Parts: sequence; structure tokens; C-alpha cells
Amino acid sequence: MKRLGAAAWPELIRSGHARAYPRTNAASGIIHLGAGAFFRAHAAAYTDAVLASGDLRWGITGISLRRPDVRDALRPQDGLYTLLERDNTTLTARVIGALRDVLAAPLEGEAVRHALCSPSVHVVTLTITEKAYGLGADGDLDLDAAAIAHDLRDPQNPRSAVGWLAATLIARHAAACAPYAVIACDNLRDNGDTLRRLVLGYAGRVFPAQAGWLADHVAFPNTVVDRIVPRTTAADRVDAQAAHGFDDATPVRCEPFTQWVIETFPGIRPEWERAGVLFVDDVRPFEDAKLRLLNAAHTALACFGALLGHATIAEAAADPDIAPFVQRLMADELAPTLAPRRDLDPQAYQAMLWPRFTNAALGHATQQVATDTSAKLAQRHLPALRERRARDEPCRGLALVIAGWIRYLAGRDENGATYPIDDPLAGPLTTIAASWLSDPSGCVERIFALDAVFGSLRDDTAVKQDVARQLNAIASGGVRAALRAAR
Ligand code: CS2
Repeated sequence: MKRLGAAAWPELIRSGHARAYPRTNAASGIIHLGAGAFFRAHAAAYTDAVLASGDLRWGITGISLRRPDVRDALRPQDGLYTLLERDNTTLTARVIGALRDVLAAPLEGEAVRHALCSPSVHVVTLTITEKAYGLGADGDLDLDAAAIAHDLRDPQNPRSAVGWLAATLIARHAAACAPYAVIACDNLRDNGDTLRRLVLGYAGRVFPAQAGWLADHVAFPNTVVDRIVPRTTAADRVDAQAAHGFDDATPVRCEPFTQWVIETFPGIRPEWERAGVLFVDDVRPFEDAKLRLLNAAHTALACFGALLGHATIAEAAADPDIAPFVQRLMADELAPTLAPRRDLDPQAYQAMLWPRFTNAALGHATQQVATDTSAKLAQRHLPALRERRARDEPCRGLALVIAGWIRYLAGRDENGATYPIDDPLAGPLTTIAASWLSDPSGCVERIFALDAVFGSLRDDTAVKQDVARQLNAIASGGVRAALRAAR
């Protein structure tokens, strides 16, 4: 079986498994930080369509900030990989040609610097996950985050995304080369504004003379990204091979649905609108719907699903106790916090979500979605919780989600099966969560005292009481009983 690679490209075009364009002629116009599966199913797929429309300025160089595994899988394939879109009835396979190369920053720092400083690069996109921004609970740079602390000491050899952006934007300025636009594509509120604040906060400390220039000249548009992309499995490799006949060591699996909304920004950029990207003046309504409905529901399905022994989101979304609870949570506590808007109806949005959640062909693991929840709550649940509290509106469902997450952190499901907790705060969180059964109220008190998670809510007695009540309900009657009582 021949390995996927540049030599296969003409044949893939002929067989209809790749878009027809001369990919080796593409310039590297985009750098992407965080070359994981989500980016390969999302921004790279949109960019592939732009390249195929004839604009060859927009080849992508991917950069992995931490590990070399994506590079090591993709380099032997000349950056090619198969995108498998699946739902309960269809499977389509397309090889994406937009990715020219992947660099591993810890091993190839000079090549990364060179790429980020190249004048042909006009856009830097990022999917580095919520926890890698170095965002503190107060919304500013967390000076103690390991990579940020390192970069503050050694700003010329950065490890963090913020450090790389600041160092190379300033190097471009010194070389009289126009800056690139920075496009954050992670599920953070105001992701562009947030990244801008972090980069400026960092630059103000290490490059104070140039921070003002940076503030005035670099665009950080806000964006909303949406596509469900589970982890690749061995079955995907088999399916890719069956579709086009080549061995692909690293295919990506995703749902058919995809959305990318980007705030309009000045400067040279790919015409992604040709591929269906929406450019708007204000992404906020899209962002609120995405984070507060899709992502908040996802986290609830993940934690309760894992606790009730469901391996996948589709199974959790079909559970007779989880499904009605999550649907009520969306309808009663989350959707009412969205600003009314003519072109975005919360009910219609919510109705579209359920078929996506129940797409069993995706095999989206509850444990995958439950990772890093300590960094996700502040983006997904806490804004609605704060707003409802300020208006004195009930928050029982949101409180049960937090209680469910605390129970999840105990690392043992309701059937007694154990699982690891994958979270940047796993150490302190699992220590505290160990007392969920013996001392639920004390456990809630101690979790809220971690202000890295709850920020200003740490002293909100009413919220803590609500969460403690729900954790007590779980401790006395189990997860199912608590879900039934809350719906
Ligand atoms: C998920 C998201 O893993 C998670 O936390 O909620 O990655 C989700 O699949 C995407 O945001 C969908 O666009």
C-alpha cells in the first residue's frame, strides 16, 4: 500500500478525492499555530477551497508549539491528510492540500522564527486550546503560567503563543516588514480582543518601547469557529485507505457541519468568503450562541455522560435522564441570556444542535470533551451564571452542571470504573474532589476558593449554596436522581 504524499496528488485529483490545483506552486501565506485535528478539519479545509479557486498565495505552514508528533506524521506525507466527513448515513473523503509543512517549535525554533517573519505571510491563525493562552481568571495575562513565565525570562526564545507572536511581530517591525493579522480560532469569549490584551500585556513587560506600535498596527479580529472533530482512530485510517487507496497515517474525522465567522479586519487576507466564511462587523451574537448553547451543553453531556458510563456524546445525548436535563438547561437558563436578533433564533439554533450531538458515526468521546473543563467553564457557563445572578434569576441547572463536574473530578463513574482527569489543574482539583461524598459542601467551598476557575464568583454565597445543594443531591441519591429532580 502506497503512503499518501505529493506523488499521489495528480491521482487524487483524477479520482475526485482532492480539489484540482497545483499545490506545489502555493506560497506560504498563512502560519497556523497548533496544527491539531480541529485546525485540519476547519481553517485548513476552508483555505483548501480558496487555493482551488486559483489564489495560490495561501499555502499554510503549521507550527506545533509543544510536541513533534503532528510534524512527524505529516512530513512524510508532504502535509497531505484525509478529511473524513461523517454522519449517520454518509461518509465523504477528501485529501486537503493546503498544509505545506509542519514545524515543531521546541526542535526547530529558528525555522519557526523565519516562517513567522517571512514577508509572504499575511495571516497567523491559532488553535492552541483555551488553556494555552496564559489567560488568568481576571482576564489578564497569567504571569505564573509555565510557558509565559519562561518567556518573560527569555523573550527571544519563546515557548508560548503569546511570546512567539510578540517577538516576531516586533522583529518584523524592526525589519520594516508589514505585520501579519492574528486570528484566534479557539472557543474563548472575544477571542481576538482577549489575545490582543494578552499580547499587549506581555509586550508591555518585555518590549515596552514597541508595545505602542503593536497596539496601533496589528489586527486581532474576533472569530467564532464551529465543527465537531473527534480524535482520530485506527478505523479512520482504514476508511481513508478504502476511499482513495493510499495509506494515511493521520486522517481527521469530522461532522459535515462547519461554520467560521470572522470580524471584518483591514489588510491582505485570503478570500475565505469564497469558501463560505462569514465576515461580519460583530461576532458577539454568534459567539454567545456557540459558547453558551453548543459548548455549554457539550460539557454537560460530557461530564454526566462519563459519570453514567457513556463512552460517547451521542450515547449521552440519547440518555433518558441526561437529554431532557440538557435540553431544559439550554431552553430555560442559557438561551434566555442571548440577545434577541433577527438572523439568529436561539430555538432554531438549539434544534439544530441535537442531530449534531446524536451523530453516532462521529464516536466523539465524552472523556475528550471533558478535558480541561477548569479552563472551559469560564467561557461556557460562568458568563450566563453571572448574568442570571445579577438579575436574581434561578440557576439550578447551571449549578448542577458545576456539581456534576466536581463529581466527575472524583475519577470514578457511577458503575465504579475509573478514568484519569486530564486538566491543567488536575492536581488540586482531584485532591479537593476526593471529598465529594463525605463532605459535599466543604468540597464546593474549596473548589470555589481556586480563583483560577471561578474568578469573581468565588465569594458568591448564593451560587456556592446552589452548587452545594446539587452536589448533596448527587451524593445522597446519585447522578440520575439529581438529573431527574432538576429537569
Ligand atoms: C468541545 C468543542 O471538546 C470540547 O470542549 O465542546 O471542541 C466542540 O466540539 C467544538 O467547539 C465544536 O465546534
